[in-house]
Amino acid sequence: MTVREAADLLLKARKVVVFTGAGVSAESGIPTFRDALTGLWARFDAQALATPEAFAADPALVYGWYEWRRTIVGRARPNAGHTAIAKIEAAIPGTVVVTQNVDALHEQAGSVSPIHLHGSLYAPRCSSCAKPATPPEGPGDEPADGRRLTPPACEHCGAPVRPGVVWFGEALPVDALEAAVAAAADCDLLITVGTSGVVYPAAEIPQVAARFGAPVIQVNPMPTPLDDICTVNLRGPAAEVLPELVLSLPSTAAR
Ligand code: BJW
Ligand code: ZN
Repeated sequence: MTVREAADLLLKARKVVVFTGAGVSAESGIPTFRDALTGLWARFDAQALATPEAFAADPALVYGWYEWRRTIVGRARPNAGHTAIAKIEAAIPGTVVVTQNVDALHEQAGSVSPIHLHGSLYAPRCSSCAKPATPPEGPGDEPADGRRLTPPACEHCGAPVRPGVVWFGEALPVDALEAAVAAAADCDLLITVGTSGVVYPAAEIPQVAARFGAPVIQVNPMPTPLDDICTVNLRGPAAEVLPELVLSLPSTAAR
């Protein structure tokens, strides 16, 4: 299947959902979630660290992992894939970006108000009273191999501060999930980019679009469980495939 077929779908679309996962940030130098872990965490499975149980058992290990990731993300810049998505948004005003990523690279590329299904690295909160905590100053300055880091204490109740992300077994933010499902049910094209499609309920989003009759374009170098519901599977890196796809779009003024 070709970029040409995908471009034909994009040219006809008026309500587009772009659904992204870690792969869209891979070419910005941010490891995907299911990449092998390095440094201090080489012995751990990321899925085991992204749980409330892991944080309760060893807050310094998990907090240190997130600060290390915040440092990497803080040094990263949006790539041509993020930029192409912002161009789709500019050219087709009915576009909604839904991301599972906890970085802010869509915003930095110019996307307006992407929906963050799994939270953000920049919104820490108390692990007990849930009040927002003051984000650490600066972009992060963790060593390349990372380190254990005792989380700060909540200024209200003294409990450890935790990252403002959604861990396994936790509910997704209701407003974000509802807005994403509504956009998927109402769109006339969904583009899924750089996600393994194995984590629920996020992985339902492209499936909702397909069930409501919208074509689905997938951009991923590897096959995923979403392949079967996709109208077009473009096997390649987002930073190469998406810029080729947006070449087909007329200028914003022409639409
Ligand atoms: C490229 C590329 C390039 C590489 N270009 N592409 C139904 C069935 C089975 C299980 C469940 C179910 N419903 C719920 C569950 C349980 C669980 C779950 O899904 N488990 C499965 C893993 C089995 N889900 C949950 O627990 C969720 N909560 C929940 O259901 O709550 C219920 C509840 C209700 C009410 C009250 C209480 C509870 C929560 C899920 C939260 C997931 N959180 C994480 C961590 C976020 C914080 C952090 O970043 O640390 O989110 S896990 C992790 O996975 C992260 C990601 O957002 C998410 C998805 O990963 P993603 O983005 O797809 O990355 P990868 O690494 O998997 O894939 C990268 C892809 O990119 C690959 O395909 C590459 O090929 C590709 N790629 N280079 C394009 N250049
Ligand atoms: Zn507190």
